[in-house]
This record gives sequence, C-alpha cells and structure tokens, in this order.
Amino acid sequence: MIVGTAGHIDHGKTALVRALTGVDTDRLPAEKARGITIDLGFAYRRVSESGTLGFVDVPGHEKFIHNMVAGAAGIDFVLLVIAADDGPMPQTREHLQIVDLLGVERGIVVLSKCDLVDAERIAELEAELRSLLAGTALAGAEIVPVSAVTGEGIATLEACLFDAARGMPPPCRGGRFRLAVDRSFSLPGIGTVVTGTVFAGAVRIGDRLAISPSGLAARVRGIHAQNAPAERGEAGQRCALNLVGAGIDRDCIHRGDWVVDAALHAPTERLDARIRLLASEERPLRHAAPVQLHLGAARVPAQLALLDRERLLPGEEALAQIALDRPLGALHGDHIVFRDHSARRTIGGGVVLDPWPPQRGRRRPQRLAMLGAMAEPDAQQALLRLLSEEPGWVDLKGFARARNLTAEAAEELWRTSEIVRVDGGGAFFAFGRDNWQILVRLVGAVLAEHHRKVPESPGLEENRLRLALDMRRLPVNVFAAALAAMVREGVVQRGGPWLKLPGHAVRLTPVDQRLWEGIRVEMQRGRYQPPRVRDFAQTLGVPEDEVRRLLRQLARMSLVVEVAHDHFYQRETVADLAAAAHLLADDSRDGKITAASFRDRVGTGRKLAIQILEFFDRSGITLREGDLRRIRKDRLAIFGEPGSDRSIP
Ligand SMILES: Nc1nc2c(ncn2[C@@H]2O[C@H](COP(=O)(O)OP(=O)(O)OP(=O)(O)O)[C@@H](O)[C@H]2O)c(=O)[nH]1
Ligand SMILES: [Mg+2]
Repeated sequence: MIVGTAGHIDHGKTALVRALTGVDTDRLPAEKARGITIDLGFAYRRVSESGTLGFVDVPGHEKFIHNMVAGAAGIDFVLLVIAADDGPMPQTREHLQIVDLLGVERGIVVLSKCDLVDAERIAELEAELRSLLAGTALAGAEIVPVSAVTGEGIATLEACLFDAARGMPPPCRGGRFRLAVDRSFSLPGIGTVVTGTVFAGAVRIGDRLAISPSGLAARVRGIHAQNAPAERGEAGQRCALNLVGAGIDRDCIHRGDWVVDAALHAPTERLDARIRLLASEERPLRHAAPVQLHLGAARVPAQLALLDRERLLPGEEALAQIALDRPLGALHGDHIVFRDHSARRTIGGGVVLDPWPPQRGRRRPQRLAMLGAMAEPDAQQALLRLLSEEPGWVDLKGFARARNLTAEAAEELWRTSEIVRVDGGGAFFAFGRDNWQILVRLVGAVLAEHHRKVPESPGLEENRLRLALDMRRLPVNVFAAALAAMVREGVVQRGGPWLKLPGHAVRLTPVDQRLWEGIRVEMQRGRYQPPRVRDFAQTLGVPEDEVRRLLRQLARMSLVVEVAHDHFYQRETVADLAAAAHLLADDSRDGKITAASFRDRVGTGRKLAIQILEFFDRSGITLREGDLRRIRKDRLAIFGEPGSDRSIP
C-alpha cells in the first residue's frame, strides 16, 4: 500500500512520517534551511504480514502544489494532516479537493500538534472537520489526534494504518506494466535509475519496456520494490528500476514520463474526459479555458474545450476535450486535476474517457453518445454499448490499449462478447452482430442493384462499393477488413479489383455477343498467332476502339488475356502455351527452356515467342535466368486448364 500525506504548510506532515518510519524525508539543503518541504519525500515502513508501507510525503506550500499533485497521483491511502492549533487552512482544503479529484477513496484525518491544545479544542475541531469532509470520499474517515512531539496517538494511528493495509483490496494486478516516473538519477556503478508508483501490471528483471512519450526502449537490469531488492515489482508498489538501453540516461527521463510495456506507448496531445468544476469556484468555466493539467506525475499547459455545453457552472460536470501543449501518456480511467493557467488554484478535475479522440466532429451527438458508452467502467459493457452506437464498429487494438488489457484479457473479452471480429493490415475491428448483419445486407443490396442496372459490368470496385454504402461510410481500412471477411464467408466474391455477388456473370449485349463470335472464329483460326486489335477491326469492319473495349471487357470476364499490347489470346490458348512450355522444360536436360526452343515448339515467329515468354515472366509462370527460363509449377494453373487443343506440337 502506498500512503501519501496531504495538508497545509507546517502542519506536521514530515514530522508525522518521521514518527511512523524514523526517516526524515526533508533532505534538500533548501528544505533544511527553510524548514519546509519543497519536493516529494519517500520513506518505507515494514509491517509484518501485510508487507511494506510506502510513504510519499508532499509539500504543503502553495507554490509547490504541482509537486504535491505528482506525489498524490497513484497513492492508495491519504493521511490528511491538520494542525490542531491552526485548524483547517487553505491548502487543507485544496489538498483535500485534489485527493478527492484523484479518486483516492481511503484515508485518515490526522489532528497533529495535539500537545499544543486542550481536549475541548480537539472536540470542537472534530465537529468542524466533519463538515469540511462532507461530500468528499473522506466523509466517513477516522479522525485521529496525535502529537509527533510527545508520541501521543501515534500507536493508535499505526494500528489504524495497519488495519487499513490489511483491508486494502489486493491491487488490481491486471493490465500491462505502467509506472509514473517521479525521479530519475544516476548512481555510480549502477547507472540510470527511475523511481515511481506502479499504476498497473508487473515488471520483472530483464523486461523490455518503453519510455513514454519519448519512445526510447529500455531493459530492466534491477528492481527495488518498496525499497527492497526484488525480482519483480507490481501495481500498488513504489519501485526503483535500473534501466539500460541505447540513449538511456537520467537526463532523457523526467518526472511525468511513464515507463510502460511497449504496447502501451501511444502518446497523445488530446484527451476526451468527463470533468468537474469545483463547487468552490466563483465563476463558470468558459469554453476553451487555458489550464495547467496534471495527469500521473506529469504537468502540462492545456486548453479545455467543453463538448456538451457552452459553460460549466461550479459543482457541475461536463464532457470536455483537452488539447495538450505537448504529448503525454494517458489511458482510459486516468484521473486528471487542473489548475488555473497561472497555477494559483485548483479548479477541477476528472477522468479520461478517450485518450485518442478525433478533433473533427467532437461535439456531434453521435460522438457524445460514444463518450457516454466509453464512460462505462466495465470493459465488456463499454464495448457492447460502443458497438450499438454510431458508427457501429470499434478498433479493438485501440480499445484494448485504452483499457490496458493484456493480450489474454483482450482475447477473453472478444471471445465472450457477442461481436463479429474482422481483421486486415494488422488491425482488428469489431462489429455488433446486428450491425454486421445490416452491413452484409447493405453490401448485398448495393451489389444486386449494380448488377441489375449494369449487367455487362463485372462488379464494383472496392472504394465505389464503400462510398455507395451511403449512410454507413466506413474508413477505408475498416471497410477493407469487413469486405475481406465477407469474401471469406462467401457472401461476396472478388474478381480482380471487382466485387460481385456469387452467381453474377457478365452478360454481353447482343451487339457485343455477335462481335465476340466473329473475333473468336478469327482467334481460333490464328491459334498461337491470333490477329491483333487492328486486324480484327479491318476484317470485321468495326472501329478499333470498339474492338479494344470489348476485348478488355472479355479480359475482365477471364475469357481472353492480353499477352502483349493489343494482342489478345483466348484464355485456354494461354493455358495451352503454358503447358507447352512446361512439357518443353520437362524434355530438356536441365529443366530449362530457351526462346529458340520455345519458338520451335509452338511454331510462331521469334519476336512473338519472346513476347509470350515475357508475358509468362510477368505473370510468374516462368522465372528468367539470363537467356534461360524455369517453369514455376505452382503458377501453371493460373490460366486454368489447357483448352480443347491437346495436340500440342
Ligand atoms: N508541538 C508540536 N510541533 C510539531 C508537531 N509536529 C510537527 N511539529 C513542528 O511543526 C513544524 C513543521 O513540521 P513539518 O513536519 O515540517 O510540517 P510539514 O507539514 O511537513 O510542512 P511542509 O512540508 O513544509 O508543508 C516543525 O517545526 C515541527 O517540529 C507536533 O506534533 N507538536
Ligand atoms: Mg513537510
């Protein structure tokens, strides 16, 4: 369990941590000189059976709230320290608001410096504190009076703390590894060390990880978990990682970076979130307000764009898109805190819904409905709700990454959900079953309509089909994956670049049919040396363009093949020629053929024989090696069975 302090300056946070751990966490010379905490302090306390408690001591000074937020992100338990003589002060309230916004649900209120006041004052304060805590996650928290000077109450506090540690739900071990870096330094003889709180997953010595947002790769050479050497570290612990790798040194890793499983490295400059403006704010938050955003241990200037309203009143919630001044690692469910742009006060916070949102159409009703679905805490509920909203498909890789699902957890989720999965180009998409049926029917209807209207067309090209779906325009990659699945299922067939319904065959117009019959007679007569387009035009008295158009259409129908420019063969004839080349190769000593031997075998002129062989090279039937060619038997069938003409010379 990781315990964080919180509270106003000078109220005794550091003294309390020393009373609990024996460690003075104020180590900086400036801290010693001024008697205040400036940066985060860390200490540990071994507790027999429930392991070790990690303490993060934060500064109370209002100038160092950014350090406080970085330290408080990721703590499990808060000690809100309030000096009994002073009572609640401005940073008491602000720190309380911050831990509340960060979603810290467990904690104890510590009334410090009890040696300075009488029992009556303590009783009075307890009543005052109850109203301060009302409406926050600490509303029901225990209030423990202590004195770090006399030691009064420390044993009671310890007992409460150990109880809490035992009662802590085991940290959610699921998810890929993710550590929020709060320090990076280098140790002689060891090298680069980063420390931070593990937000999710586990790490082992030897693991290869990424630094985010920089993307540097690092290997874990050593681990300290909760201040002790360890083979592994996991969620709910503070860890120090000794990292090695090209370009890895203490200056390339900073507070606010993440050390993550490489699959989680996807920095973003835009977040969609559900946000809340503190009730203590005097004015509404206007659209496009500039703020300082805190996420994990990071702090970055940002702009808040309200999505579902023009202004946000104090105490209200809204959906917002946050544009960041520089990229940041973020995942669904991450808590954020924002302060005014000059960082003088905390004004609100929230939870990340979509770490990679679109900028265009961000306020459209469909998009807001998607955000509503993403707000579902349960991954399966969220997935199914997303699939029932427009546009009806989900990028599964993105979904698994946003929710930090391991490969196994993701696979299990896909398997147990009523979804249709399609894949293409390394991406995976899901459709809800109903939506998938609608899409299949729509594709079928569009193709059927096209076949009816233009029976001589072999089908629709992929992009024309996609655009014809009208209402359900899918991105190119999603549509390609969906179409590939439909082709596999056999509901759609692919012929070259054309998509058609099974059973659709191109029908020629009566005029074309007659022309084709004339051409075919001539082709068969010419056998391995059929006439060219110009010859047909002359003998049949038809314009060249007409002959060429028809032959190209016949090529799409796989009836003829353009072996050289304007030189078409019947498909069976090409299969015959391929078989001839094959036989010739079999007859030769080395299994190879020459242009001359092929010419002799098929009885054409030399120039044409070479054109045919070059066509075979292009279509992969032959493999050229200088003047020789080998036959690729696996490609022989691409022009189908040889034709009726088995009298191969
Ligand atoms: N009498 C008395 N003095 C205390 C007690 N706890 C802390 N102090 C004194 O109060 C002063 C401030 O204590 P710190 O622990 O440094 O306070 P802090 O909350 O850590 O202050 P920042 O980190 O700067 O916000 C020191 O001079 C302490 O000796 C206590 O229980 N009783
Ligand atoms: Mg301190």
